Amino acid sequence: MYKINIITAFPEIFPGSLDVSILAKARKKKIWDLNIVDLKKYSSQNKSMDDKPFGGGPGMVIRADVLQNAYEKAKIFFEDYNFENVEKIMLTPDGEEFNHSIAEALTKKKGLLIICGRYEGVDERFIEYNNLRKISIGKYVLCGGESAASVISEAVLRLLPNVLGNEKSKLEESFVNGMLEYPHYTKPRVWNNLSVPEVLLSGNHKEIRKWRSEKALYLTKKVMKKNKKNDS
Ligand code: 6GU
Repeated sequence: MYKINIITAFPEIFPGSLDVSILAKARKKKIWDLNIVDLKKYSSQNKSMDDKPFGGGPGMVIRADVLQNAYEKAKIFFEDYNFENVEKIMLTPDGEEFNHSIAEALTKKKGLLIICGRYEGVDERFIEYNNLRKISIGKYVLCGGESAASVISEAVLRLLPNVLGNEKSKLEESFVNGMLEYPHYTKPRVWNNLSVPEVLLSGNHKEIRKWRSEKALYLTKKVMKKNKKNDS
């Protein structure tokens, strides 16, 4: 069973998208399981969760000792696993950028221990002490890592064996082979004066494959161009 454990100051955000549709079914089938550790429980009156940054500056920093107490508790969820085989992830905008190939690599692990950052950040010593892998989900800043934890978990879980109804769909979808997917159509054949491309109704599978790969290439180039423009 693939295990995901998430340390967060906002446990009410979960399971959210992770417990609907195919992921809910897969969890019932014991393909994977989720645990949430509430970071707030590891602070106390004389030791609040966060404090002012040394050296000054805006915002608050989550304390390493509070995080470590939560982390030690979170380890127990993996006690019947070799902890070496669990990826330990710190979610932060200054991490390496998450993508499809990282998602695929994470399916080879036994599970994920994910720590969600909040406020201005977390004490760097916590990350260093536990040798955490810093991951970001893109070039923008969120209020915290919780949405990123959902994104990463969802991307990884759907790639696990027997999660998707059709295992083949994993091989054809976007980002596999560095390409985006071709466009899809279904009934009705004409909708608001827009027809389904004729070739898809032809029954000529060779022509359909050709049309789809040409469309995929065209769309991939078009989006790459837009992304390049947005980055500059
Ligand atoms: Cl992982 N966290 C936050 N706070 N912002 C982000 C992010 C993570 N990835 C992109 N932006």
